[in-house]
Amino acid sequence: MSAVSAGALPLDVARLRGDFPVLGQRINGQPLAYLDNGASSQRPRAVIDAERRYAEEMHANVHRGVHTLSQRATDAFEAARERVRRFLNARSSREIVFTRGTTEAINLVAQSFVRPRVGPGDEILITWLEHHANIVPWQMACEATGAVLTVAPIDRRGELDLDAFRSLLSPRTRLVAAAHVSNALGTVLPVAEIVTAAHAQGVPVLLDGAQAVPHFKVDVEALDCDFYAFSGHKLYGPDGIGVLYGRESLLAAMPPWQGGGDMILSVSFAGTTYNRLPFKFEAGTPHISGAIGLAAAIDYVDGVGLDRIAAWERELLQYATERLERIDGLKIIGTARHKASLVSFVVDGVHPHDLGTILDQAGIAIRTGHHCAMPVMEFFGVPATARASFALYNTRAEVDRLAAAVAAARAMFR
Ligand code: C6P
Repeated sequence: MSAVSAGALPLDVARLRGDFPVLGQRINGQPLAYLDNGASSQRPRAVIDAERRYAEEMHANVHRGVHTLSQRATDAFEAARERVRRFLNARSSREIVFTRGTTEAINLVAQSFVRPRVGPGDEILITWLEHHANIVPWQMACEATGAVLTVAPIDRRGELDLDAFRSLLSPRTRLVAAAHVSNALGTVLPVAEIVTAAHAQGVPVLLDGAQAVPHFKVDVEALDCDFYAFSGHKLYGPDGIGVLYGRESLLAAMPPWQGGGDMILSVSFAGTTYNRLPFKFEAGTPHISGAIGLAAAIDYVDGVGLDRIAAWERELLQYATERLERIDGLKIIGTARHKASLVSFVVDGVHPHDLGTILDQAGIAIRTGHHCAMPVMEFFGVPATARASFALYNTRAEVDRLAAAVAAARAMFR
């Protein structure tokens, strides 16, 4: 056996790119440089094949049929749940609820955990860095109950003010909800400190891991968080599938939030009894092929190695930051000391949307806009930014193309 552990070996990015059929395309006559992974990352063939195999060999409804296909589908679906459990290091697969994505996972907690427990004057504490998916469900819950949304501030680097966060935790705080990684700036939040401070006051914590799980190892037991949400489509998996991890004791005490098939044990007009965990929270036919594809994506990511992915993306982020900083008139928005794999920026005289369109002409896909994080834009006094977000298959050459195209756009608008 080699003395060098697999974790220490660099990624063979050129080879890995071959796993992603979509990357071989030309867009507007140029090789595609896909730098919009924060919105959705691309799927490797292993994921596409897993979904296809499901359709060709086992498509049927789950938990319902005694026939062979239904049993195959059920086994594969439940195996996917177990795969997610191992990925997150949750204690039990009862703690893994399949949802449509991060948004639905957070809404589930807002409806089923928060709404029954809060009243006028109670508080939900979030941070200024949140995606709308981790703001609006709490605003809706507050509107319905008279609770108050409090927001921990950030500084000019885009880092959470941890002291202010701690001081905002009050005897009325009923839940803390925070991003693990900001989608608009890339800031990695100090989630261990957040959880410790909240738990010291008996307050449960939800972490929005949409932008975290594709980039580094997440262990919910080590984090000691109470809820953790993520989406398949940012993790090289299918869209329309996501996960809510919930601490079993909390999930067990929560009422279901949607009613229908599969979430019940018995139904009569005299009353209904609900199914055990996690099925109580999965009303109706789930996204079976999505769950199976998600498990394949997790297998893929774990096969490559999240430590190696993190190391490569760190290098790419540093390189991109250096290259972009050199461009006259370009300002990076979000300069936290601990950032994950993305860089947000504005360029003097060039609206981000124009920049996005010009880059698309050069075959480069980035995201422009407010990134569903309008409070972050407001804080930095910009209506929008351009955002390049990296995945394991991106290269330094793609960063060079990005920098060259941005510099050319700047020159064009001068
Ligand atoms: N951010 C982005 O381009 P859904 O849509 O449910 O899969 O994920 C919502 C969501 C929640 N939290 C964070 C931190 C996110 O980044 C996202 C999705 C995409 O940044 C689309 S707006």
